[in-house]
Amino acid sequence: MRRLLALGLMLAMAKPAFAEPKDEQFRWGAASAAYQVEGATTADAKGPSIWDHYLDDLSLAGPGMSGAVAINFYDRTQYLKDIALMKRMGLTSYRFSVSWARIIPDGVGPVNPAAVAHYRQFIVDLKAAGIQPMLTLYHWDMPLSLARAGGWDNRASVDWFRHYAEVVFANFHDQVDLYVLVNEPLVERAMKILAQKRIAGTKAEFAIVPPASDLPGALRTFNHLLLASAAAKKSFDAKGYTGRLGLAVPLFPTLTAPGATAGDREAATLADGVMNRWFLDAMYKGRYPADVLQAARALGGDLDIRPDDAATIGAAHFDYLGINFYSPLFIRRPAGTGAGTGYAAEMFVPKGTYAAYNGAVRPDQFKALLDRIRVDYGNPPVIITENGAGFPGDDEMVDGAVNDRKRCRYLVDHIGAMKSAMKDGADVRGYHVWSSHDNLEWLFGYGSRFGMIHVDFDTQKRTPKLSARIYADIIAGKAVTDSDCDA
Ligand code: GCO
Repeated sequence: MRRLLALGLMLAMAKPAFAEPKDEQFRWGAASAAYQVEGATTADAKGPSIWDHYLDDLSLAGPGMSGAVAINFYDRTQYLKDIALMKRMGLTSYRFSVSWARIIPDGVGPVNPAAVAHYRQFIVDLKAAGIQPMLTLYHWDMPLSLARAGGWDNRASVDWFRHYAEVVFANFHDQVDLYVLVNEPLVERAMKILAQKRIAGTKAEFAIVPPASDLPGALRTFNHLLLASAAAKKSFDAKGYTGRLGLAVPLFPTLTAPGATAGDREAATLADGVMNRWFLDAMYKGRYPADVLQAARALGGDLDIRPDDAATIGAAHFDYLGINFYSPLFIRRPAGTGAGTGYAAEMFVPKGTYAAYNGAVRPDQFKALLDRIRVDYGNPPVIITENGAGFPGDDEMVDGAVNDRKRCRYLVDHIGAMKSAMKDGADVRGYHVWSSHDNLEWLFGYGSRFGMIHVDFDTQKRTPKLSARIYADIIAGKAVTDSDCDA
């Protein structure tokens, strides 16, 4: 009898990925991140994060551009109104992040009960509106004390994060069953490099593709972030909690422009390896791509990748793949680096390309990406954890209304591409627009808007845009086409 019991326990522990049946309710949602929406950067004994330091202490986004207020989302009176707006849109899911520096102010020490209480109340309020939580543990706002101890460059970060994740699971496992462990290691690194250049006073472009000078350092941090996620998942499973865990990975199909050279094509292949295959191969094949390892090792530096690291990550068996998709990236070799001279890659937007803030608008590449995940990575359950766009001039308020036609068309076309991929068998379980509201765009301040709900950053007044109405129609199952965006 005892052996049977043990067997039963073992089977229960070997959690099936995504236990829910495939026909579970598709999640129609929106996404945000604590630092970009909350404000209240010192409320309830919150500790400082690296982003408070970047914007409040160092003004790296420009004078007055800080997260001190953002869109006031930490204020319950405010967020209850926002939840009501999201309910009216018909959202069934809301992806938000909790602030590590609120929950554990110094990163590894005592837990802050006021922060836990705040987020527990938020989740109660969200669910009362019929909206399910999708909780992101880490969306870049590392406690400043840990950032100063080396941050993700330091392999100790794996333990710091595991401890933090255990605190989050212990305090929210009864309310939340869908978690995003970490958000976008690749883009976080790009932001950190840009911040460092601004601190040094050097002009620099925002480079999502790591330059050769930063490739070893970038891969070192990506490995630590993936190991940290695997350690958190292992702890969650060991505790026997019920829920699904994944990461939000920014996936960028890499393209070359007409007239590309062999060197450009080589750069695009390696850039795909660094940005996409590095994460996907580790999570779904338990190994890092050999071409990227070879290129990085040729550059020197200490990758701090131990023989079992990739296998450890693959053995985590994350329950779903979170995909943040905005656009493909056109890649070329930087000037002065000839083919065959090792890794060198830069992104660019070819002249005449129709582009949003985050790059070329190519819904066909969204479909191709979802097909690739289905075919090359075993068709794992996927949740679109972010998809959205902002365009200069698309968010003008005219007579009290915002007709963001370009965003509207972007969403209609990308949701159409997703549905086409699903028809071909992609196992997509949910879709989250970035973002519900206009918010603080990191080092770019409040200038580039991504929301379906307009925010007047001076008065905090909210105004649902055309895209909010069209998204509500799509969720309600209405047939929607681009022409519905020609309000
Ligand atoms: C991310 C991003 C978001 C951005 C969004 C628009 O996590 O994907 O950094 O926080 O605000 O992608 O650029």
